[in-house]
Amino acid sequence: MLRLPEDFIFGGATAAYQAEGATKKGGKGPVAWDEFLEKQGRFLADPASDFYHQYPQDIALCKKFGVNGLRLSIAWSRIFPDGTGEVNQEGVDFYHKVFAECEKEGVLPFVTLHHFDTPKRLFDQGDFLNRDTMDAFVSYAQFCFEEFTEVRYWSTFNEIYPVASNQYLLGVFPPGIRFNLGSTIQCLHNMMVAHARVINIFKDNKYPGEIGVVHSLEPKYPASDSEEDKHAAFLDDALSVRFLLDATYLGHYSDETMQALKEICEANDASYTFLDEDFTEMEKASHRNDYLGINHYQCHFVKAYDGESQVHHNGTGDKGTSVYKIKGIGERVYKEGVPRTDWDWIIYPEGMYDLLLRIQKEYPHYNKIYITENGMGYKDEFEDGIIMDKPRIDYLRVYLNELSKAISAGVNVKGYFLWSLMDVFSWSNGYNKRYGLFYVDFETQKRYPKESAYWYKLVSETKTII
Ligand code: BGP
Repeated sequence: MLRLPEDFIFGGATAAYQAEGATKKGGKGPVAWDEFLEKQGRFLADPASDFYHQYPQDIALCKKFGVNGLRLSIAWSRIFPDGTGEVNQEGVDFYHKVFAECEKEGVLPFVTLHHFDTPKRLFDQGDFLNRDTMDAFVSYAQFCFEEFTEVRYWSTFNEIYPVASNQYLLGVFPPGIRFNLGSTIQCLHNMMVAHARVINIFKDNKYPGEIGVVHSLEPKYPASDSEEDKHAAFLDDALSVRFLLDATYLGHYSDETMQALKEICEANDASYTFLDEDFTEMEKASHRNDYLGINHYQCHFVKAYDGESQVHHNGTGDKGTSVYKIKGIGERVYKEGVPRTDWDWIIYPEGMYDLLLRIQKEYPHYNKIYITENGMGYKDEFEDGIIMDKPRIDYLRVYLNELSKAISAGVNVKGYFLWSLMDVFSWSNGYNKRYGLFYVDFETQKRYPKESAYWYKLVSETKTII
């Protein structure tokens, strides 16, 4: 059986909008999701897991089950309801109380400043396509560094690629725009610049603690050995993985990334603007990231595709319904013999190993890594208070094994945060896609430990992947 280091963090991950509920309480300002979900009419982010009121019980559960790190995010619009300007003291107090509870239970908080929830006013003005939002984000971040001095681990953004692609390429996040590659690239770049500006402020002001960014990194493999498929995988990977790593650790885009952008933009008649001053900030920040957070659930097999863009998002758990074909990039396909979840997420743990070794090789000054999300969405069955989630345990085991192998191969990974601590609301899937160690009855808000919670506790206590 493989092991993990003695000082390893066995964490659980959450996000404000997916866990807190109370979207209109405590002086919180609106976010674009509120209206988007209401119009869609499938599900809402209330009550979610009511973390706003239940946090003492959730943090106590962390302690009880060997979860010694809690990843959570601050809802920007609880602090600045309008995005800028007046501070909502009730929101500030709420997070102080959460951090105090973490301290009391010996659980280390890892705090993300932005997890898909830009305040509505700024969102409606173009979100990160508008440079005013970048300025507002920098001010909000600085406010948090000054205010929440009890926090030692900060992340600027959660998942810049899914923000850009879900908002402007796939249309599953507000504002629901599809196939706009220009906006996708612009959003990626602007958020990376905002990240760099925040890193530089954090370091210039010598705020205590550590800071990094959380990227969703899903590497692409060619579906076959053909040159065409290899090229399609290269393009898809360049846009969704290499772009972010280049921006984070080089402070500019490598020739490979620029070549891919050129091809993708030509095929889609798309354009973007990168300013010289952006690269000054990015280069300055590129050696100042204390860590990289990686969210990794799956990878993709890609084959060449030369038709018009077509996508179908499987947000219902009807296996086999996903369609992902993007003009000028490629088509993501399933591979014989490679399992996938009901939501068509490919289970390929070797992908995590490959990714970690690639970062070590290509960006050697990455410093250290935390796996900030990994887990399995599953239709958990609740029977007499018992939830036997064996497929989830199997999933976690194979991924943790690959992680352990990567550590043995010299990659500096210091912790792992399982998504999710308890069942939470899922952005484009609602409430039947459960990830938690703790089952949540969303009506009563009662928590029930799943089989996986007992398994994780044992792994955390013994540092052995059983
Ligand atoms: C990541 C997000 C999380 C969470 C998770 C699972 O992309 O950071 O917020 O939602 O994925 O995704 P989903 O809920 O779509 O299954």
